Amino acid sequence: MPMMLAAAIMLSCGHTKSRNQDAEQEATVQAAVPAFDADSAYAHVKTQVGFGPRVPGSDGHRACADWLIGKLTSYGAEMHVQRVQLYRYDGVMLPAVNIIASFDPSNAKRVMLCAHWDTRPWADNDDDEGNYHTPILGANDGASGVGVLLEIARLVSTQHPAVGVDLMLFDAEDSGTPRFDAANYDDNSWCLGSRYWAFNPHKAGYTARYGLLLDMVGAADAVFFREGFSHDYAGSIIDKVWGKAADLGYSHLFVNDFAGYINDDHVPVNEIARIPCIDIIHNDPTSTGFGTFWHTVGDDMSVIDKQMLGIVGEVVTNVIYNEK
Ligand code: AHN
Ligand code: ZN
Repeated sequence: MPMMLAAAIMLSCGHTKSRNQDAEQEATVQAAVPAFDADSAYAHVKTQVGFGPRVPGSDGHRACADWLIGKLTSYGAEMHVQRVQLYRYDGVMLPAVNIIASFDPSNAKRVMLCAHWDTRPWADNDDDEGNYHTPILGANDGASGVGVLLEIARLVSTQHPAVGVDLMLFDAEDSGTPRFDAANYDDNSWCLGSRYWAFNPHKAGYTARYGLLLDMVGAADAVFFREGFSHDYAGSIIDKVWGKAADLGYSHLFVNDFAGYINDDHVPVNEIARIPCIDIIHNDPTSTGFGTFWHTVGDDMSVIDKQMLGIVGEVVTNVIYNEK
């Protein structure tokens, strides 16, 4: 009897050990990736749009900043809020707020996730000239990228990836020279918040492995091509993200073709902060570019497709949780 008992214990020990080995092996092959909740991302887009246009200096802008800071604080992030006066192409002062949320801040391995949270003061691409001076709601152009990133922030706060994550919500991206004032066009009138951050990082000597910028990621007809600056400065990061998208079955949306150069928040990140950063941006060079609703009063909740938010969120989440 005692011999049998000993054998049974040895057997059970052996069994347990082999199960642990299996688990270890699995972990090296496939990281545990939490499920991205598209309902949650959609709700975050809707909340932002509910504040009205988030033009720097407006009531909607103030209310949305407070909400974003509160939300990210509630997720336990280390917050860095940059409040700064930036100047529009026509001299108007913009009280800008860059909102930076750091998760696992002492981790030396870092990834930046970026989006702009402000909206455009003008619907200067509208069919109706009477709407040119109407501020846009920016459901897609602004809120969509932020909505996806807020859901990722929630995931990161509950299940830690191997890398630290910095959410960078840049302000004053979209106050660039309007079409109706083309004589005063200035390339540097866009991306004022990210440009400020690139010259004045939230921590001295800050760096990251790479950055992903999400811009206009919520429309049903979104497609993502290889953007020029991203290709030149961070081609291997496009390969990584587009490769993961293909693994997940989205190669029809993450198209492996080149699509021209877009002056967006990733440009100062690459050229001034010198961190490789790609732009995941809806831009279909074969048809409607940034979408028919782009910089029109039509950029409202009707444009937003929950499923597209879910796809982009799933791809980015998979990239982050597969970092070692
Ligand atoms: C230009 O069209 C110059 N830049 C596109 C960047 C942008 C505007 N993203 C959103 N709105
Ligand atoms: Zn815009």
